[in-house]
Amino acid sequence: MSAPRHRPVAVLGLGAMGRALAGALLAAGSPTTVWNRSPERSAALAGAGADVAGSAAEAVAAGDLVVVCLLDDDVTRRVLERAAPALAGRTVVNLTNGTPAQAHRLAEWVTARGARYVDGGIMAVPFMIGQPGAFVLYSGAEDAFLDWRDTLAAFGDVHWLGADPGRAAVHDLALLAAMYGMFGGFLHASAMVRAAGTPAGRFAPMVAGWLTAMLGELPAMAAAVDSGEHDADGSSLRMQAASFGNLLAACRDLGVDAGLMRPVRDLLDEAVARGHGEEGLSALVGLLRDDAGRPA
Ligand code: FVH
Repeated sequence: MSAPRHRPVAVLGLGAMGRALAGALLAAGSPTTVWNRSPERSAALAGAGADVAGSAAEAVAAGDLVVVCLLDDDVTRRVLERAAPALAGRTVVNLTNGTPAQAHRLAEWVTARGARYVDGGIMAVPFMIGQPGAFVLYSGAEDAFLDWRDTLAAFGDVHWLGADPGRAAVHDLALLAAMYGMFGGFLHASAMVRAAGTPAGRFAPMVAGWLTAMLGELPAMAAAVDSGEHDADGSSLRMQAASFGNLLAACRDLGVDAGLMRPVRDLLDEAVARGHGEEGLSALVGLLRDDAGRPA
C-alpha cells in the first residue's frame, strides 16, 4: 500500500535542476524545505512556500524524504557528510549525475547511517520537470522507493530498475550516450551544410525527418544486438565503409573537423577487416570494448 502524500521533503541543491525539482514538489503540495550553498538561490522558492534551511543538516532534519541534486558525487558526499547526524530514519533519493560505482559507495555510506538509499537519473532538462515527457530512473532500496513513489511522481514518470543502486546510473549514462550521439551528429552535420552555405535552421527539419525515419529501425537493431544475427537488410558494412570515406573527404574539402566521425570510420573499417563486411550496422556493437579488450 502506498503511503499518504504530503509528508515533509527536503531538497539539497538549488541549481537549475534542484530549483525545478523543489518547484514541482511545492506545486504537488509537499511541504518542502530547501538548502543551497548560495542562499540567494532559494528566494523564489521561499516565495512559493518553501522553508529555507540555514544548513544541509537543518534541511535533512526537516525532511522524511531528502532529495539531493548537486553538481557531482564529490559535492554530494561532502554535503551529506555535514548532515550525517540527521540522516537516520530518512530516505535519501540522490538525483545527482554519477557512475554506478559512486551509487554503490553512497548507498553503502547512507545505509550505514541508518537511512534508506535510492539512486536516480533524471531524463529531462529543468523546464521539462513535472511536464509530459519527463521521466526519472530509480534503483536501490525498493521499500523506500515504493513508500515515496507518489511524491517522486511530481518530477515526471517513474521507472523502477531494481534493487542494485547502480542500475539507474548506468541506464542514465547510456541514455546520455545516445543523446550525445544524436546531438553530436546534428552539430557535425550542421557544420558541413553551413560550410556549404545552408543555415542550420533550414537544415534542421530535414535532419528531423531523416532521424525520425531511422528511429523506426531501433527495435530491429536492438533485436539484432541481442540475438547476434546482424542481417544487412540491403545496407552492408562493406558498402557503408566504402561510402564513409566520402563523408570524411567532403569534410576535408569543406574545412570541417571530422573528429566526431573518424571513430565511426575506424569501427566500420575494423568490422570489414574482421570479416563482417556482409553484416549490418548492428554488428559494430561487437567491436565496442574498453582498452582491456572487454566486449560491450
Ligand atoms: N540541468 C540539466 O539539464 C541536467 C538534467 C539531468 C540531470 N542533471 C544533473 O543534475 C545535477 C544538478 O544539475 P544542475 O543543472 O542543477 O547544475 P547547476 O545549476 O550547476 O547546480 C549545481 C548545484 O550544486 C551546488 N554545488 C556546486 N559545488 C558545490 C559545493 N562545493 N558545495 C556545495 N554545493 C555545491 C550548486 O550550489 P551553488 O553553486 O548554487 O552554491 C548548485 O546547487 C547534476 O549532477 C547534473 O548532471 C542536470
